[in-house]
Amino acid sequence: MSKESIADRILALEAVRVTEAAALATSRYIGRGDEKAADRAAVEAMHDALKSLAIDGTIRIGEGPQSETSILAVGEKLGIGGPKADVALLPLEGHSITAKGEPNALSVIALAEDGGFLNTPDVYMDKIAVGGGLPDGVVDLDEEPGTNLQELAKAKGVEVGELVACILDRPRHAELIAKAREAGARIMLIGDGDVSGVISTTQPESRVDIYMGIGGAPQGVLAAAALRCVGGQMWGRLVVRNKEDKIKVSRLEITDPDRKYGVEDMAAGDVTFAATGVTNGNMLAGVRNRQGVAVTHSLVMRSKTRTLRYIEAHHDFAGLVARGPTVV
Ligand code: VTB
Repeated sequence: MSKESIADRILALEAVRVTEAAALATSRYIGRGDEKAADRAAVEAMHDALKSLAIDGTIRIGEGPQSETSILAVGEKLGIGGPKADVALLPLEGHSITAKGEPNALSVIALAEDGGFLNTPDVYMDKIAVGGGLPDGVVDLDEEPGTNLQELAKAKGVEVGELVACILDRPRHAELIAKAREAGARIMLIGDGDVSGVISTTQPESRVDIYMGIGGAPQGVLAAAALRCVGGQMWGRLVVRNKEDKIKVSRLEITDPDRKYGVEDMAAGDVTFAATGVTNGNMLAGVRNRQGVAVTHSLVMRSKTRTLRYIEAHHDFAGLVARGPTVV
């Protein structure tokens, strides 16, 4: 085996330590009603953990300008040296669900080769995603929700009434929700966390068949990175709502803001994706903290081998607090 592939494999496990560190740090704020404190804890812990990663890394998807801190910003260099890697991260995907103690908050990171991630501005993205094993193009971002649901039902050999569509619970989705219900599908509304919503389409146990709707564009890239590793189809298009969005898009030299991006357009080459559950979710259990032991549940996957590993880690929480939460 070449040195590069050994390094790759080690890096996959190192990536999990990074999301574990962020999830552990933010877990102290679950259900405490303070989104900002929860996010800050995740960002700081992830930043510290990333410093010791054996990469020559550059953040491509990071904390936006409205973030509380200036760390983990796009363009920041990270790591102690090693292979060149682009980094996409969401230290806490689901601030408000964490603050409210609701399900599906995650800490997420993805690594790609130089230039692997779509440089997306911090705007919205319209998304549609389905799991693996379906005919190419079974759903299309430009089709009506009813048509997509019918095509999906046909491909799965079920009635539309048996399909579950996951949609972010936002006023902007009133029409989408109405149309999907009218077509006969059941809707699973989520408060936040569309990365987990997209990934859940690939997991039969989640019972989610399709993800639809408008969420963050950075979340779209992270979700695409995950789909590169587990299969599934996804389409995304940036949503430019106003002058401010237009400026953000033009700054990144995106010449065609109407472009429909597929999974490979958003996350190309060899990709590694890792996530740790913060609150309990479809995909991963959240951090459990009892009698000085914190238990984390993570997954790590690589596009090269399509291996998906679930990792349960038992951390000496008292020791962690003493050492600082980043040395996991
Ligand atoms: C979604 C959701 C994220 O942003 O992408 C959402 O998945 C989109 O923004 O967890 P709005 O909240 O404005 O709808 C998050 O909530 C992260 O902030």
